[in-house]
Amino acid sequence: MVTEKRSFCRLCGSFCAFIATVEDNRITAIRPDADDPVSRGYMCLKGMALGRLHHHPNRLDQPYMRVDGRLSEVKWDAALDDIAGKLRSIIDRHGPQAIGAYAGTPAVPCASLNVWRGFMASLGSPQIYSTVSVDVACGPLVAERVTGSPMMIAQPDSDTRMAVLIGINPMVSHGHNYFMPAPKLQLKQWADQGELWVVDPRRTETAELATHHLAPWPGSEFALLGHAVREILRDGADRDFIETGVAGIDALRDAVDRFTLDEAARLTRLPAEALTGFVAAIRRAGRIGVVCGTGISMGAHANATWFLGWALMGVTGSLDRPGGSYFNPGFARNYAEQGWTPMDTTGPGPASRPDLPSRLGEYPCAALADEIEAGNLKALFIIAGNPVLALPDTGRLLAAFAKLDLLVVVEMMETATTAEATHLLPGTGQLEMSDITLWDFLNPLEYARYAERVVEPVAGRRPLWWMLREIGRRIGVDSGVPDTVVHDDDVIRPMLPHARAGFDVIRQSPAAVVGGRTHGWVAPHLPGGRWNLGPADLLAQVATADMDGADMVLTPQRQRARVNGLMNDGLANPRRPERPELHINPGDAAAMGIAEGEMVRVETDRGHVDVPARIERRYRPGVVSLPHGFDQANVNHLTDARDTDPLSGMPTLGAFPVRVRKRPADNP
Ligand SMILES: Nc1nc2c(c(=O)[nH]1)N[C@H]1C(S)=C(S)[C@@H](COP(=O)(O)OP(=O)(O)OC[C@H]3O[C@@H](n4cnc5c(=O)[nH]c(N)nc54)[C@H](O)[C@@H]3O)O[C@H]1N2
Ligand SMILES: Nc1nc2c(c(=O)[nH]1)N[C@H]1C(S)=C(S)[C@@H](COP(=O)(O)OP(=O)(O)OC[C@H]3O[C@@H](n4cnc5c(=O)[nH]c(N)nc54)[C@H](O)[C@@H]3O)O[C@H]1N2
Ligand code: SF4
Ligand SMILES: [Mo]
Repeated sequence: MVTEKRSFCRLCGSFCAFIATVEDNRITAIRPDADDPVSRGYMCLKGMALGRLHHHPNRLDQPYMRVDGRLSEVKWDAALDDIAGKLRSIIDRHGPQAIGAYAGTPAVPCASLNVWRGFMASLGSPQIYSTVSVDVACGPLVAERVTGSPMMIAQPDSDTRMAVLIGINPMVSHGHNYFMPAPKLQLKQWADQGELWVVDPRRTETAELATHHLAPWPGSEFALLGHAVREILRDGADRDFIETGVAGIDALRDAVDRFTLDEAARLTRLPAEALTGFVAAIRRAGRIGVVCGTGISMGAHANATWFLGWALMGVTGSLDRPGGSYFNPGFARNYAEQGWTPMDTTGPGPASRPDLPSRLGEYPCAALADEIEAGNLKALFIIAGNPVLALPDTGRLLAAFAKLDLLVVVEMMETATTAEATHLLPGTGQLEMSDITLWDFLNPLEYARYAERVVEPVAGRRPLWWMLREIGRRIGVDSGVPDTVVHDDDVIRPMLPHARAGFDVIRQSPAAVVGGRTHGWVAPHLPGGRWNLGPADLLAQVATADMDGADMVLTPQRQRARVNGLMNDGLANPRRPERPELHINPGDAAAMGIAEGEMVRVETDRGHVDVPARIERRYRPGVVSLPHGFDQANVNHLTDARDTDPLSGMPTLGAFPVRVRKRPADNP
């Protein structure tokens, strides 16, 4: 029988709507939903490949367990009994705090995967890790300091007069933190009706649509923004907004005073005219929208730069105002009505890393290897994640994983991480899960959309809630999943206590339920009714941020047809698969005598990676890039889990110094 099912893609936060054709529980076609008011008939290559991903030969169908060093297929009961037995003995000897969980990116957009948090809460273990601490740890930190809530995200308004995109490439990524379905439509609108500035060491696909592109030295953007804040405070600031709506302005003024034109030019390595041109554009526009991406959040000065973006919107009176920036209160979260109690979610960090905090109730991923090495962590659940490729200092992490008594990986596919598992549990994939958009507040519209599962799970694949309930029952811990749960809907329904429409209304609606765009709702909820632009710890970082004078740095980038460690085999663009390559500027390559395709060695003090060179005019001189997520050439062999930010706990994964040379002869 042939049927059509509406659904939405959860490979990134844009949640593009599509219609799947299903024949006998097989997906035969996927086409974008032209009527959807949010994604407007747009889907990228990766979303279009969801059907092929679903039927991929590497999909896991049965549980596996390590027996005599080898992963062998077993029955569910055997795997669960063995896991439970080991958990019990770990709890008896070391307590529940020796059990941890790491959740990967898909555990965020897939609502029913969120049950792992309830399980960990019942267990009473603080060993909670997620990709937030290797992705955008600075974002919630800065939001919390400025607004009292870690969940506030400033987006350039859809009709902002000047959009400033720093280290973000929505034409490829569709956004970061703030997502952008159908990115070209929005980018062109900004460029056509105002100005679109892109700040990136790479002349990106987004930069090609921009009215202006700046390529400062990677990691120095705090100085570009600091200089602009300084100059706008002298001439061009929105005095009324500052007087009535902002706190801490004197402290901000003092902290940015160091960013004179000369100093900013020295730090950014930009000509003075580029800096004065940027300030002049801000004065012309009056109101602006600034957004940063992973190009900033992975870098050593992430907090300072992210914060100065907010500060620049603050001094221009652009925060939460039309023509400036927009804050989506969320259809599901409904922050405009719910508000928040001002919070500081920084807490004590893990024992083995006294230099690190916990944030948002989680330990930083940078501490994972330390916690295992110190014997504090004996068992780890990995939920829809690939830490072997995603976390810093792979060599050390692999050695630490080998010391665990139990490494339970809940996955869809075989990955570099499943190869390390003691137990491998086959999860349902997104087309086998019903879902709802809990994260619309990261999108440019306030809306809700439900998707019923497109196909029934086959073979031994099971939902995560079922696995956790089975394990909880066996070890006598309340998994947080009641026996009454028989369908994904039963776990999703209670996740919407504040939504602007009830679960059943959203579920029964054939299309997205759209709630519009609200401005001016944030200020009434701010502590004292004011945006705090003078948080002491962030300003201390602004006042002391400096550059180390490196002459070659490595920066991160996403690629069109892969998502992190997924789709490395060219699934989404078989004709031009993206391979691991070191992207290098032609001048740098020539100076080192490196030819296109030649093997080069990239080195840091942590390790090295050998990879073919790809000559790329898009990069500015001195900047190379090796995208993350490749098993064969894993950039995280170069990164250091000890090189962390003390406030956010984030390791430096971007704009770090590297040495590049031709690969030494195999037998020197
Ligand atoms: N050096 C460096 N390191 C980085 C980055 C970088 O730019 N540079 N980027 C960082 C960022 S931003 C991120 S988000 C992380 C990514 O870190 P991770 O999220 O750990 O990595 P992914 O490769 O996205 O792994 C997700 C896994 O979930 C599986 N999966 C997908 N859907 C489902 C599902 O429905 N159920 C189950 N059970 N499994 C599913 C996929 O098969 C995939 O293997 O990496 C970070 N690490
Ligand atoms: N196709 C695709 N889409 C994805 C993903 C994917 O893997 N593939 N991953 C998803 C995830 S998990 C995330 S977190 C988002 C990330 O979304 P984005 O942050 O938009 O990620 P990128 O597309 O890599 O864009 C980052 C840009 O920052 C630039 N950059 C790097 N270092 C610096 C620097 O030091 N300074 C400045 N100014 N710029 C710098 C890079 O050149 C790049 O153009 O994308 C999501 N969407
Ligand atoms: S932009 Fe691509 S990956 Fe992101 S939701 Fe849309 S189709 Fe999926
Ligand atoms: Mo990410």
